[in-house]
Amino acid sequence: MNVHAAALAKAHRFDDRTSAFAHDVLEGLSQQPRRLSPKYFYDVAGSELFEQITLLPEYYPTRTELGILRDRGAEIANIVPAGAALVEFGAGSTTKVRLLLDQCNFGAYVPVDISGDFLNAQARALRCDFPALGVYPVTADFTAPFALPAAVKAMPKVGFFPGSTLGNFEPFEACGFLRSAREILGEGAQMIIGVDLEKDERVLYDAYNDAAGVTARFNLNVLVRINQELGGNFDLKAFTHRAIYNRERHRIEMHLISRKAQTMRVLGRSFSFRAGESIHTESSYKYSVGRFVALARGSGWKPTASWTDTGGMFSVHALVASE
Ligand code: AVI
Repeated sequence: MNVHAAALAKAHRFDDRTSAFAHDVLEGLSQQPRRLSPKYFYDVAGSELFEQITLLPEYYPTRTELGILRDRGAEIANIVPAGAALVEFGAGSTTKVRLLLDQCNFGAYVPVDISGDFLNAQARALRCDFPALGVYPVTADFTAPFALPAAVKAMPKVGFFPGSTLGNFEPFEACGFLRSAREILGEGAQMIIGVDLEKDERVLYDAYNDAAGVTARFNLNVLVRINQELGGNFDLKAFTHRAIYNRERHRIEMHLISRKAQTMRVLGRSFSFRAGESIHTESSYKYSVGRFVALARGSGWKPTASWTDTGGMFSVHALVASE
């Protein structure tokens, strides 16, 4: 944390999480081009907006991945060792994991997420619906090393990382995450991972510029959080949502664009924006099957199966930890 953020955190009696947010916001807004991490979209309001996004007609990834998991469930069940522990990195809606739990014979489920309250509520619901399953939530940042619960140590491990969340990592971060997951899950582990595919640019554009404006509200929610949690004075009407496809880098980029020249204040610091200046808030990388398979190979995993929908929109991959 920089000195300024540390002093302010002390003055404002921030908890550790808010201090990290304060630090990252001050640093990100000071960079050129300015940026904010997409991880800060997901407070309660942002998570609800994301759930709404997953139901939008333009946002194909969620329903397409669910279709693959449903249609290929028997094949996934064939690969997964009976009685294995399913370790999910990040825990949102349980719809996808329920599909796997219904179709495969898992002995335990370990959801890992930074938000302990949410995780425990999800765990309670799953224990009711799958009484024979051991459910062991772990409250941790899943991008950093964490220990698996003792109860699953002796079981074979299967990682689960759906939703193309991997696409929100820079390629070097994606490689780092895959390597760390391999360390955490250990020798002989497997991984089931959902990855969004490159496609017609119009389809991608529409998925991140929905007609109902939910994605715009999701994007602007990071400024709402800065105002609420860090005493910022961002005028939400003075920033506009922009999502574009960057073909060279195979990624959707989300930006917040300043509609006019303006100066905003956060935690006692001023940030002056030119009209049209951007804050880059998210990248969502799109892969070909071949480029993802190469990334996995270079990150300690051997790809064993890749499934896509008939339209070639989304992919689900099975990986096994390489020796
Ligand atoms: C969570 N993540 C995979 C979503 C995506 O598509 O990159 C987040 C999102 N951003 C805008 N719409 C959805």
